[in-house]
Amino acid sequence: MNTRNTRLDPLDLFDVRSELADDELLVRDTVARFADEEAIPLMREAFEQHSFPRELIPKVAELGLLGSSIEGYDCAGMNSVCYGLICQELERADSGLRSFVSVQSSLVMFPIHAYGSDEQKDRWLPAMARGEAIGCFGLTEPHGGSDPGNMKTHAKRDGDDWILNGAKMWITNGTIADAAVVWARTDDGIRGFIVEKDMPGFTAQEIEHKFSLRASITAGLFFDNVRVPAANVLPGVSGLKGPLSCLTQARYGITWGVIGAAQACLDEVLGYTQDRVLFGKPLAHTQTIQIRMADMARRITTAQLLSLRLGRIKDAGRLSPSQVSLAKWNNCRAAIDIARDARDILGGAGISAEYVPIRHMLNLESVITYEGTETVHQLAVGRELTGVNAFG
Ligand code: TGC
Ligand code: FAD
Repeated sequence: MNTRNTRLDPLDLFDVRSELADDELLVRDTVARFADEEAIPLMREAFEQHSFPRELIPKVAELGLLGSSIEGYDCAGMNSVCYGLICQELERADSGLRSFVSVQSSLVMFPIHAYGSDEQKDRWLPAMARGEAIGCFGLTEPHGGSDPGNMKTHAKRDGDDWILNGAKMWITNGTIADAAVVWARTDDGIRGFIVEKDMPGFTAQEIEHKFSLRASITAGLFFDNVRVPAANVLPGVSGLKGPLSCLTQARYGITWGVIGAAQACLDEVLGYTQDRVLFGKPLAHTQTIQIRMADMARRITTAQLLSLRLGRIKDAGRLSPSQVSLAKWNNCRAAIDIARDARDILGGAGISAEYVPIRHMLNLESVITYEGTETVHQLAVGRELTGVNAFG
């Protein structure tokens, strides 16, 4: 909503809103209202307290935001643009809330839906859509997350069961998850296992003292001879493409999410610089401050157009992972630069949690790192351009 009496909406200069279908607009506006009225008032304190506000889970579930792209199983069956708009509005509140929804939807419900057995889908998807069961996704290991092909966690057959050993690191939702989708090396290649929270030998330990994503739970997962029944193996996929295909879904959502964080930062400085009078005039009346805010709007506009185009390509079934890499790189870089510059424009006040930029800035340090670091995405685009794999 443009409340500044300017001709264009400063947070949507190219009127991306007008490109949205009626159902997409309804989703955007509904989630925006939820963010403004219910999430934003909680997230600052949650960040300060280093805790995830679990009371929001039933509310996001009731709005149909968990597994929103899945048809059936009590899920909303919305398109990819709707999923993106959900991420954008939730991350306008805090990256931790968007992370919760990304993991549940793209990294847990997506693989169960795409690769799970009928029994697995019936058991987990409706419960997860209702927020009654929580999931986490274990891919990263302590010795190096960028190269998951080098994972050490392994599973060996023992009769009808599998015996799982190893460790995963930096796992969102880890200590509150009822089910962990864990990727492990086997004699048949990398496979996905649904590890349930009460299985003997499985422990999750929260990672404390984070300065980023403080309103999100992050954990280490440890597997000590965990006996996993064959019924808990995802039958539909083997190889690294299993987890990487999940990451494509989540990374797509992140391209939208970070736009919300950047919009929140621009919104804050647009207001602040009108009221802050220095050297006899409001900051907003100076050329350098206007140039800096114009640059934020330029970057937000570019990110919005990229994500909308990406969403349309995805809904048309033509999405390539390297396109997602380019957008994840571009949009995360734009958002973190905007958050840092907004923090600076606020001067000393910028280090206070009373203003949103420092919280978003700190969160975006995680967002630019997880789901593939900036370097990983640059090299993925480089590989697309040259046909040469420069990761090694
Ligand atoms: P590479 O040879 O490229 O690929 C192996 C197989 O996978 C296929 N593939 C993909 N499939 C679907 N989507 C993608 N994005 C895919 N990328 C590759 C590929 O075609 C191949 O298939 P096949 O049939 O030929 O076997 O594998 P590589 O070992 O060279 O790795 C490439 C690289 C570096 C890009 C990959 O390892 C990578 O993406 N690394 C980064 C890891 C990462 O992003 N981890 C994220 C962990 S989860 C997380 O951070 C959650 S945070 C959640 C939150 O809180 O929001
Ligand atoms: P490393 O892989 O050790 O990378 C270190 C540095 O090396 C980076 O700067 C990287 O860009 C650089 N680098 C890597 N390869 C190259 C190369 N070829 N050339 C040049 N530079 C290179 N993981 C999950 O599986 N599930 C989750 O739910 C999850 N949630 C997370 C939540 C948070 C808050 C955070 C911070 C992380 C989470 N992660 C999760 C892990 C995340 O995906 C990893 O941190 C990320 O993939 C990077 O791995 P790493 O931390 O081991 O860094």
